[in-house]
Amino acid sequence: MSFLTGRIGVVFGVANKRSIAWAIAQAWHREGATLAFTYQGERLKENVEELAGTFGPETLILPCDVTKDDQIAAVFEQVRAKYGKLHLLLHSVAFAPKDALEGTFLNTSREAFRIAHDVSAYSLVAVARAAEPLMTEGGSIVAMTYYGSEKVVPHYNVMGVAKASLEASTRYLAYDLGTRKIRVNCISAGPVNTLAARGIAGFTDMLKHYEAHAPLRRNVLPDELGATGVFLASDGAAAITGQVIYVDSGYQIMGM
Ligand code: NAD
Ligand code: 0WE
Repeated sequence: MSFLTGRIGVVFGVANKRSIAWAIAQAWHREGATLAFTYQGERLKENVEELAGTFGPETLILPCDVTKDDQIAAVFEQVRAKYGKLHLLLHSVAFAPKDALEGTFLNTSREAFRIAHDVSAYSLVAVARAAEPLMTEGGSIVAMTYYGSEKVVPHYNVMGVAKASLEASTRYLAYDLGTRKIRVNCISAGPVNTLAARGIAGFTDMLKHYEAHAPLRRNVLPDELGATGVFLASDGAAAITGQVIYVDSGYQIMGM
């Protein structure tokens, strides 16, 4: 029943107990994986230590701002020193300056566009490249995306464009890393009430909209994202790479 026994993973994107990264990390841990965690900055250090600290002494907890190449290098150097290898990587990181998610896409500044793409898309390329030398037994890289990459979701704006880049990057990485038996996939999640979603004007209405219109007539639960994370990490998904898997109560199939 343990799908990930003996696997080593690194998790980017836990901010608090509501984080999608935490839901997937718990599911990976439950299936027997040994995990390292990174946190964005000192502000989040305590949160992540409190959550991941419960996983025992084999758990590494390291700082990493994904826009900093030296911090990424330090994470993978410490992962190498402690475990010697790596099988799993979760990328659950996104950011755009708040004003870019409030006005029109037309008014996106050069700087907001750059930041959104650096944090939310380029970072996947950077961490995948750093992970590759450690994934000597093959591996599974999972990134979080959202439907605003393919259809216009009002106010998602530059984040939608950055998610389109993340999804395309997933396909090119899947091609480059396929010969090393490293798979790269995205989970496209329906809306979940996390720190990144809170404060978004109209988020509660968006949850209601999914309840009214998604085939399953309900919202996605964090545990369900965890279960899909386990599947993509496991040998059950051994021939799946470069894909976007929708975990959205079926919302993505609808035309109206
Ligand atoms: P969250 O706020 O819990 O997680 C976002 C994480 O990104 C945080 O841990 C934050 O520290 C990290 N981050 C931001 N800038 C960073 C940087 N420069 N360096 C390192 N880390 C940085 O929110 P979440 O909803 O769990 O978001 C996780 C992922 O899920 C994101 O990619 C998001 O786009 C995606 N997603 C969220 C939803 C949703 O409705 N919540 C839906 C689909 C996809
Ligand atoms: O990817 C996301 C949100 C990511 C995000 C959130 C914030 C809020 C705080 C990126 N950058 C920031 N910057 C901040 O300053 N989601 C999928 C959740 C989300 O965000 C939306 C959504 C949905 C869904 C924004 C507008 C419309 C829909």
